[in-house]
Amino acid sequence: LAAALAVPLVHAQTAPLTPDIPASFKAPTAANDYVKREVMIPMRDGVKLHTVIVIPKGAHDAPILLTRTPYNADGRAARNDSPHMLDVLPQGDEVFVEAGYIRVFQDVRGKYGSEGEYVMTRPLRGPLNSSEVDHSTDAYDTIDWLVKHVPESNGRVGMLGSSYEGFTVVMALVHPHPALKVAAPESPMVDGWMGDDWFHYGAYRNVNLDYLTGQNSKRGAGSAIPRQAYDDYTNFLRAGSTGDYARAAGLEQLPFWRKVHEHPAYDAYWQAQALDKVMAAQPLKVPTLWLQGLWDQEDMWGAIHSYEAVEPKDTTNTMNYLVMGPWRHSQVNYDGRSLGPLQWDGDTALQFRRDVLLPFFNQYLVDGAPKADTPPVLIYNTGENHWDRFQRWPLSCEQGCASRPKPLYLTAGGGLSFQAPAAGAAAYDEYVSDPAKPVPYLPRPVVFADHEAWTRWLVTDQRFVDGRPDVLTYVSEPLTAPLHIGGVPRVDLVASTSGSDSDWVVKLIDVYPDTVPSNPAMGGYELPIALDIFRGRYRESFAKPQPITPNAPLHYRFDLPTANHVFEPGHRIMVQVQSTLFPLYDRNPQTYVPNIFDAKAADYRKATQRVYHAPGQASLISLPVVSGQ
Ligand code: PG9
Repeated sequence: LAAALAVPLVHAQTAPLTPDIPASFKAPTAANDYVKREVMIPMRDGVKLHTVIVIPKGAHDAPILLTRTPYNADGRAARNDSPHMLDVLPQGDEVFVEAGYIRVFQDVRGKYGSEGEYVMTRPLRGPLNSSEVDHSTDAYDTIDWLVKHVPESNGRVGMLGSSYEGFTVVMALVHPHPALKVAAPESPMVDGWMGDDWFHYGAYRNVNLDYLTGQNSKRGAGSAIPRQAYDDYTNFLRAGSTGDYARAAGLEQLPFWRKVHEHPAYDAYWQAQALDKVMAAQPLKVPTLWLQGLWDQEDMWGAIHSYEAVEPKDTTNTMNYLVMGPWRHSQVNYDGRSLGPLQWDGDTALQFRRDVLLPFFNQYLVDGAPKADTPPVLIYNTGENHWDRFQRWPLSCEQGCASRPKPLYLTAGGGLSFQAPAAGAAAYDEYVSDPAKPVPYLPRPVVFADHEAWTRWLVTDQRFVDGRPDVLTYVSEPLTAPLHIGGVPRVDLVASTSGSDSDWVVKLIDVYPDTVPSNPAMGGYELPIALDIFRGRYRESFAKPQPITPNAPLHYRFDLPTANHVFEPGHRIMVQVQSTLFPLYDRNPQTYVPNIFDAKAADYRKATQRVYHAPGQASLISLPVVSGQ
């Protein structure tokens, strides 16, 4: 034993108390099939933006795919720890990795590794931005640097990204750098008041409050607002107004919340930021594929309205393209086989990325690539379950389309008819909307943090509210032939409220037959095809709200989201009308107050709502019928 103890320890150099966490640790990279560079790219004002560049090993003359993000460039380029570029980059990028692209993610100014100040969806230089920089100049300066400092590249850049990352793509299209050759804004945030993240037609989307603390309380990732109760229906109802809820959560410290609070109407602050209007004012210089989901629960407005705004100026038909898939928000970058209970014909998202997006980008970015067979409009037909390729969109509209919309009237007795109402039947239906018992948008408990529930809420079976005394339901006879709609269903509601303000929620629904043998769970399913909320005070002007005259039947006209849907034989069309969609949307107190964020408990009052269906006072949905009627 003594002899054995005398043998010196082989590794005696590392003393037992040597700290076990070294100052730095670098995983070996020799076996990687890619090279990752992290650089700080200088902008024209001297601020440097943190940028992650992932290059296939041995690449030369490779195109660059750029995304500018507020969601952590490091994390976006680190899906898995792996020596393989395919594993490291996001699922949506796989087709580009396989094609040998260089991938670049950049933190926008003020977030994560980038210098500078973060301004939520920083406005373009102009009335709201007197500085010398915006996302348009930051994209320009970044592209300029990349084509000069990445020797493996061929000097051509494409940009894509979804949602906020789609917003930064749109910004890059304003005075674009000449090396930006192609772009795909995916579900871009374009007009935060009309129908993207913050409001829909003036009704505020409470789900954003957690996003604000998550994004704006720190340069890195912040947290959601702590909850008193599991059910967010309870949490928001107890709080009072959304202003009260936000105050209790400390949001007054966040300048962006203060800006929202100070601008509840569509005033110059929102109007100047509406990027569809900005894009309409200039011809597109970069071929652009606008893209979104048909059930996009976050940015339903941006892509389709930008496409429509730009289309008149695309005189050569070579610049402006539209894609709408059967997807939730950002699903284009994930698996597209299903949405909730709806099963599609294969992985529609992969089909699009592989067969449409990649060839489109290759055409403009890869030397010698063939011209892609990109249809001007590619839209999924959600009733017949297949992609449709069209020359233009919409198919049915008031002017300039092959088909004209047809009025579908709400009728006495809860019916729907293409015949205008005749005299004699009841003039209206009524319900009491009670802000103390708002209609939920999902079956309770409602948990904002339940991401899966959030992503499928727009396809939720509406039987869970059909039959509530504060929801009016109108339904057609079963169809005997397919009815195809292609375009925007427009609501034309003649309605009164006993209050002095009111919200109107209208849903266009496809009711499945009582039994669906191939998929029993779909028997009788009430599938929303298009729905939205409209804040009544904006009936005459989005910029200048006005009290509603109590008990006067008034016209409320607003567009529902775009649809390309066939109502199949045996199905029925349904329309539901209600006045709350809670807690997703803040409650209208139903008493006019200058700013609903500041409504007091006493302002929230029950109101008797009437929906008219009399001659001269007919409520209807103008259906963009293509065929079948
Ligand atoms: N819909 C998210 C968002 C975009 C822009 C502003 C705020 C939120 C997103 O998914 O990025």
